[in-house]
Amino acid sequence: MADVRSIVILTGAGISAESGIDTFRDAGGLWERHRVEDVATPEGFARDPDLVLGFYDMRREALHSREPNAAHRALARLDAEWGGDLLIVTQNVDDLHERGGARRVLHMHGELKSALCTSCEMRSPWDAPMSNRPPCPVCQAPTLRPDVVWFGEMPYQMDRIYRALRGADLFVSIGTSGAVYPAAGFVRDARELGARTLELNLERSEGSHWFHESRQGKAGELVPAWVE
Ligand code: BV8
Repeated sequence: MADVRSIVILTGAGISAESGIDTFRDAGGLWERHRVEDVATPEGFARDPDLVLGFYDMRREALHSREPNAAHRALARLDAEWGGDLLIVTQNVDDLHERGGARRVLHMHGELKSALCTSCEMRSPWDAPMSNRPPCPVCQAPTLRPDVVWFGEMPYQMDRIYRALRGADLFVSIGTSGAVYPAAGFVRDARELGARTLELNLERSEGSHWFHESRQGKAGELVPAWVE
């Protein structure tokens, strides 16, 4: 990466698959067992808050027995050792990038370990169930929801992401199906802005044809090899 000064990395559920966290669209994935409309939209939450709070309680609880894998650790080494600009934009709501040691991480779809209060709209670090309607740490109202971005909601920090894409020499996409926007469009933005683009994914994705190079394989093998 001699001539590279600024890297943007986009990660998706595939980077956490080898840590035992379900992806969404693979066989047996989350969307096979739950209708997106029921558990990942504001309408679904309004219709049946207990179902949605229980869905995210189950995923938050599962995090306690999952560990970062070699891919997370390789990105953390890159973050620590490489002196250029780096931003890891993750679509994931797990905390495995941080627990693997990465620092320059941006959760564009929010985080399981954060709570959003629908009364005071404040966000708080959170690592407990919500199905029992606990009081908001700020306003004490029993109106917490998962601090995740549902379909139809605006992803977080889009300005910061596009600023990073404008300056990137290299855009690397790891473990994402390229099915969800605006994340799925970043490769085109980066390419049009002059970045080289690389995809590391178990199989070809919906956006593979937009990448200069696309490598298929497990993130736990491809990412350390690429970082080294
Ligand atoms: C927005 C919540 C605008 C948290 C998620 C029509 C109607 C309505 C909306 C739309 C529409 N058309 C487009 C849209 C926009 C919509 C969208 O893109 N829909 C799609 C389905 C067409 N997007 C939105 O609504 C977004 N917001 O557009 O707002 C706006 C404008 C103004 C004002 C207000 C709003 C919000 C999108 C965020 C939705 N929330 N999750 C949670 O529960 O986690 S999305 C969900 O899917 C995940 O968060 C994840 O981020 C996302 C993408 O999934 P992936 O990470 O790619 O995972 P997936 O399972 O799909 O793929 C895994 C990949 O890994 C596979 O390719 C597999 O091969 C690979 N893999 C597996 N194992 C490994 C591996 N790779 C390597 N190694 C392995 N071991």
